[in-house]
Amino acid sequence: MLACLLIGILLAGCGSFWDVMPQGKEEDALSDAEEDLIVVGFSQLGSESVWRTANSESIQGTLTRENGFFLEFNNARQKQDNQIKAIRGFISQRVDYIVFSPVTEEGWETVLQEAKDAGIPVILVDRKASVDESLYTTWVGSDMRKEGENAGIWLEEYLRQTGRSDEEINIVVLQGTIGSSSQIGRTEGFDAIAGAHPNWHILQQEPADFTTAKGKEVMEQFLRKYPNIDVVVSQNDDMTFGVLQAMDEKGITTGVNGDVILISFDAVREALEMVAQGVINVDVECNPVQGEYIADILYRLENNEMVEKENCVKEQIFTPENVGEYLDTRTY
Ligand code: GYE
Repeated sequence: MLACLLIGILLAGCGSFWDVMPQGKEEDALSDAEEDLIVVGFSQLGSESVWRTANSESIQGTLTRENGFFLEFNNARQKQDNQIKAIRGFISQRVDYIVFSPVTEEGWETVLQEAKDAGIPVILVDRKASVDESLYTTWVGSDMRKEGENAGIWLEEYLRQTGRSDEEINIVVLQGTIGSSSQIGRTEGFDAIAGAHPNWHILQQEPADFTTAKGKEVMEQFLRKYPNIDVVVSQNDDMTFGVLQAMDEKGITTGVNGDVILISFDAVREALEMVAQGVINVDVECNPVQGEYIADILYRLENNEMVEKENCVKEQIFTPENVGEYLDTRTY
């Protein structure tokens, strides 16, 4: 394996594996202990959100030398081209496994075929790639459609409890990166429930890139355009923070005793605190702690054990009623 790695590095014109090796220690680097490491190239799609940071930390904190891995981590800064470049780099370095979180679903056939031709297994994490199943070994992540449905089901129930089931309900939606699995799944899931309610009106769905800055900007546009919003659905917590800033500036309140019902996704600590305060009505969890799932899959593959094609992480929904007991243990 190391011989291949070295050839790969030469072909790649000395890749970044070399950059992390201490000067003059090449011989040491090839010591027996190193030979056993599982070499993983990981292309993270970016660092747009608190969720993403937690996801990167989970993977970096698990695929460690102590656990038997040599991890090469690349941040693609939201650009598919950067991810493709990183994956090609991993292929020429002949890593043992490629792990990556595809920024959007389309456009991966060519590079994944190249990985397959090179005999390198590919593990998708978090988001999916819309390719033939033979082009990747397995996927670990969240059921995003289910998350969207859960948001809709929660709203049905909340309107029932507050005696508003028959009212006309005006909804605006801030979407994540268009074409990403999380945007597609959460949109489809929520729309499926909304479609069953002729009195729910989705006034507009607008992309806000999963970031706070864009979330604020899009919410400001919504507030200028629509005087009577009943519900805001924000497809991640970072955008929700932006929504709250925009609302605050206009003196509009949200949540349990507020003017507008606010639904969020991810359930990072800062947002859960807002759920506890009743400012966010519900936060549909998306679990970023995926490092251990990936390590487990890699160990199994090393042992030639079977792995499922799809591996969903566990998650739930948080409301002011149940959030208290989770706050203390939330690490991100
Ligand atoms: O919800 C959002 C992030 O794909 C599940 O991406 C992920 C989403 C997550 O930036 O915060």
